[in-house]
Amino acid sequence: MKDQTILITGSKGQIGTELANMLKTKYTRVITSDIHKNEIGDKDYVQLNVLDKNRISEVIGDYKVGQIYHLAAILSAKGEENPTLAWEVNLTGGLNILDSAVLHKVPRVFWPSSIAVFGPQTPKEQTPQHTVTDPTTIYGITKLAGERWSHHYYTKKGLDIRSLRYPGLISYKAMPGGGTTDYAVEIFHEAIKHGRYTSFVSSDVRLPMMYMPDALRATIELMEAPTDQIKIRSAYNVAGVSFSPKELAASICKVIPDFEIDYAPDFRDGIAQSWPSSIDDSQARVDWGWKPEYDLDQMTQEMIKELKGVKYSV
Ligand code: VAH
Repeated sequence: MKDQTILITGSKGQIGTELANMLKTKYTRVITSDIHKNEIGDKDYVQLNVLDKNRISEVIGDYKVGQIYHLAAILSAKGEENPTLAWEVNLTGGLNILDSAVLHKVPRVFWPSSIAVFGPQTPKEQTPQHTVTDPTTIYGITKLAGERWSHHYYTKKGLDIRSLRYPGLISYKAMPGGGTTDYAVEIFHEAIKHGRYTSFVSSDVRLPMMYMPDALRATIELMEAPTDQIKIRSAYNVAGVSFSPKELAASICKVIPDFEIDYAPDFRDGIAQSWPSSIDDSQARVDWGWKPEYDLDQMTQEMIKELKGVKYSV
C-alpha cells in the first residue's frame, strides 16, 4: 500500500466511481469529491465544485494530497447543449486544479483528454499521436485547450502532469452521462431488458472505444510510470477496440441471438462522424508499455454476464 493521499474530482462519474475503488486498494487514503452532496456519510468524501478555487486549495492543503486525478468534466453531447458551462467546468475548473497543484507542490496530476480533440480534417484511420486537431465540439475544444495548458504547466511550472486521450469508455458499474459514446453502454442495458435498441449513432460509424478495466489500468500505469519514460505532456493516444453500432450489435447477438437494433441518428451522430475511427497508440506502447487486454467479444461477454448478474439478475 503506497503511503500517499489521492484526490479524485468527479468521483461519482463513470470513470471516477471505479477508479476510486481501484486506487483504494493501492493507496493509504483516497479522498473522493464531486459537486453532489455526500448522502452516504463517507468521511473521505468532499463536496467540491471545481469552480471554487479557494475550496480546492483548502482541500489539497488540508489533506496533503500526493496525487490528483481530475476527472470532473462536461462531456460532448451535454457540452453542445450548454457551451458556457462546458468551458467553465472543463477549462476554468481544470486550471483551478493545476494552479492549486503548483501552489501545494502536488507531485503528480492526471487530467484526461479525449479523442474528441480530433476533427473532420484529422486522418480517420490509425490517427497519429501528432496530427491535425480540429475539434468541432465545445467539449473537444476544451480538451484540446486542456492539453496545451498541461504542456505549459509542465514546461513552465514544472508540474508533473500526465494525460490520456480516452476513447469512448464502456462499463457496467456506473452509467456515463452526456456523452456521444453513451450509446455503447445503453445498448447493453436495453439488450438485456427489452432485446432491442434504437441507436442514435448511424450503423456504420466506427469509433475508438475501450472497456473500463483497460482504461483504469492505462490510467494507473501512466501515473505510476517513471518520469523519464513520459515523453508526451499534452496527452497520449491510447486505443482499445474500434467498432460501429452494427459491429457491436453483431457481437451482442453472439450472446443474445434475438437481439435487434435499429437507427434514429440525432445530433450526436454528427459528433461521432467528426471523430476518428481508429487510433495509433504506438508511442504509449513504446514509452510506458501500454497494451490493451480486451477485444470486442470479450468486452461484450463480460458486460452482459455482469449486468445480468449485478443489475438485472435474469
Ligand atoms: C463522450 N464519452 O462521448 C465521451 C468521450 C470520446 C468520447 O470523450 O463525450
